[in-house]
Amino acid sequence: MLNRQIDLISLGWNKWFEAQADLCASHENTFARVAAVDRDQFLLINQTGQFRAKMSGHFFYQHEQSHEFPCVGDWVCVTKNPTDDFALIRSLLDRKTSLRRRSVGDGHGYQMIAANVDYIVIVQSCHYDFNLKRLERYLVMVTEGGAEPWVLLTKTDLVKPAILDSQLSELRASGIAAPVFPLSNMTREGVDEFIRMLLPGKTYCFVGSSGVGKSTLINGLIGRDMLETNNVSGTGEGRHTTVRRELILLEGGALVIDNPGMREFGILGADSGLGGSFSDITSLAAACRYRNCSHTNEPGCAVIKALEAGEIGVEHYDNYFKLSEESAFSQMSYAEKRKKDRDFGKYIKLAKKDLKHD
Ligand SMILES: Nc1nc2c(ncn2[C@@H]2O[C@H](COP(=O)(O)OP(=O)(O)O)[C@@H](O)[C@H]2O)c(=O)[nH]1
Ligand SMILES: [Mg+2]
Ligand SMILES: [Zn+2]
Repeated sequence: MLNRQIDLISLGWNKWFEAQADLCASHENTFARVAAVDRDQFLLINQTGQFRAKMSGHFFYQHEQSHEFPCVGDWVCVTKNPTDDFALIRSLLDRKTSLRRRSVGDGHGYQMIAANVDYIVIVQSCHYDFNLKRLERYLVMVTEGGAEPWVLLTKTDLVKPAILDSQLSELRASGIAAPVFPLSNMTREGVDEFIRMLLPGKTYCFVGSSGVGKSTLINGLIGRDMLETNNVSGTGEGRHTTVRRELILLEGGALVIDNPGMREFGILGADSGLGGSFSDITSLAAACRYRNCSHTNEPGCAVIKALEAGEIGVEHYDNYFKLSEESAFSQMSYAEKRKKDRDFGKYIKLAKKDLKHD
């Protein structure tokens, strides 16, 4: 629990959300941020501290697709009655950014991983995990969701300096524009440089394969072992993984979200098939007029401009789309989403039968 004064701004509230304040016009409602989701229960946080909540019946029945329900990082409008066990979520504020994954067993539907994240820290270990193509897949996903990507290379203590150097120059040569932080959680080399970059009130979500040191790093940031780390040393005992995503407010004021392994993201198999480097496209995309530009027909699209100028090849451009479709983080038509989410809808209808709140 937090034992210091917090306000909504220190939890990431900004003008984007302020502009939606009408949603919460009724005086008995307040805003809160989703710190964790546990099936139909939510852990929320606002200036009054942490508290439990459920979706109001009205909200629940109005929505049926998985991504329409609140996820970690979301801002919601709640009715909080001090005598009730659970506050009631009335509405969900429009997301500023989103990190999404392909639905399990379905090539097109998507599910939310986290919302309103400012920076997505893509973590790879330089010891047997470094992979440029997989990194590029993450970069596509991050850029499409509107957050800023950072790259973290962990376990520098396990490789010779020359190996790390070659990985760093490979990164540079590929044109990846994101900041890169090499560090070791063991020797702590590079850790302070990384911590210094974290800004109060900004949200950082850590993604990457299981075992690369995300939880170890975040535990270091928290200053105590709050997250269970995954001991990969092969003795078979104590093999724990991050089971839920939780938004954690650090002493320094930054907000962090840990994540389980990359299987979660539907980007397994990144090494096969398409290949190629898309960092040129993802970095061009940063210059598009619209944040959620699909690079197909929007005015002010930097990717189309580069395509027309012959700076990127047509085949390369097509491959990029294949990749982004495959990673299922591309925009879909509403009808398509409805169709693909039908299975989830069926599941929700079943779940509704046994639900009895308000
Ligand atoms: N040598 C070395 N081991 C590390 C480093 N960071 C984490 N580890 C170890 O790697 C294993 C997996 O770490 P964990 O934080 O659970 O990875 P996560 O799955 O990404 O959260 C643990 O045994 C850690 O002690 C590092 O920088 N160097
Ligand atoms: Mg972990
Ligand atoms: Zn564009």
